[in-house]
Amino acid sequence: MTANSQRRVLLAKPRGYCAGVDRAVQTVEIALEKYGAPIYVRKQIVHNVHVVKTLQERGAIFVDETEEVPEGAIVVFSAHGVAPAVHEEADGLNLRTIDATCPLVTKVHKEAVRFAAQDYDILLIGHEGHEEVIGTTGEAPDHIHLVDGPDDVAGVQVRDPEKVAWLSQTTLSVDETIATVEKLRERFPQLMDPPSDDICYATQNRQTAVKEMAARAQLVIVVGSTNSSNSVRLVEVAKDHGADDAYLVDYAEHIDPAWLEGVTTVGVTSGASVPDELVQEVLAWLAERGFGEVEEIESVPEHMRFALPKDLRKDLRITPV
Ligand code: 10G
Ligand code: SF4
Repeated sequence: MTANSQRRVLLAKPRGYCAGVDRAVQTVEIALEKYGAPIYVRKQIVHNVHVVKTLQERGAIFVDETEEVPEGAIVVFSAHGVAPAVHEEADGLNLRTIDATCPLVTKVHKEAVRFAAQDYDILLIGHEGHEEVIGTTGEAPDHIHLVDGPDDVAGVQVRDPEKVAWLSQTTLSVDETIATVEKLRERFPQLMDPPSDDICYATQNRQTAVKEMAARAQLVIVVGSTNSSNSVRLVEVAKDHGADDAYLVDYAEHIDPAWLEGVTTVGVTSGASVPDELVQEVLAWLAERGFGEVEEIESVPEHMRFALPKDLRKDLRITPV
């Protein structure tokens, strides 16, 4: 048997685009087709450099703040969600808004509003400065306290320890969040749970898949961008579940051939904001180096789809003849 014949790739499934990202990217594409360039997008539509670059080439203009959008123009809000104040600001500037917030993020916003209306202190588990956390916090800034992992629990201050609820960002590590909630419950035994999981199906499924794969691979390559929370979590999960090494790359050309030294099994996956063409380029790069055998490991079947934002659907109605 030759050395090459032992080399193989384990390809995780599910990987890549989730339903919320697919919907958000399509939203910008359809808006460009329907209304013409430029279409303004507040923040990166999803946290992926290739997606942003591709849409920019087609006429999307990405801005950091709503006030950068010219009066009367069309602006798309990113999949990560925005605070109500951002909608108000856009209305004040007379902008036409298309809200591409993922419905599963909107669900968390609604939970925050409901707990705040009942005057709970809300412990939002999430990463400081992440756009989703900023958007969710904006729903009830006086009630929400950020808890950025288990080490933050000791410092949490609430008004009434018997009236506390927790919520989370949708793209966290499942295991770390369980650890954070356990610590929170030790401090606040009456802690209320969210009505359903806030960490979304796509985040959970991609972590389940990478766990299964990492147990059988020496090296795991995760395709994704450095500001993509869910992609970065996949690297951590791979390292915690058996891979000797795990790396995040935006493109195949960023793989260091030295990572392959002594490796026979490479695991490959991608974050929820990553188009599969980038994964196929990684597979081609690996095949050129003797890793042509690919086994796809399907851990969890996934069939979720979301309808396009209603602001867009209303203009897409086919007029009866
Ligand atoms: O993983 P994060 O939240 O950083 O975002 P992403 O754009 O890389 O992936 C899709 C997830 C969202 C849009 C957040 S709900
Ligand atoms: Fe929606 Fe989950 Fe995708 Fe975020 S990661 S856009 S919550 S499906």
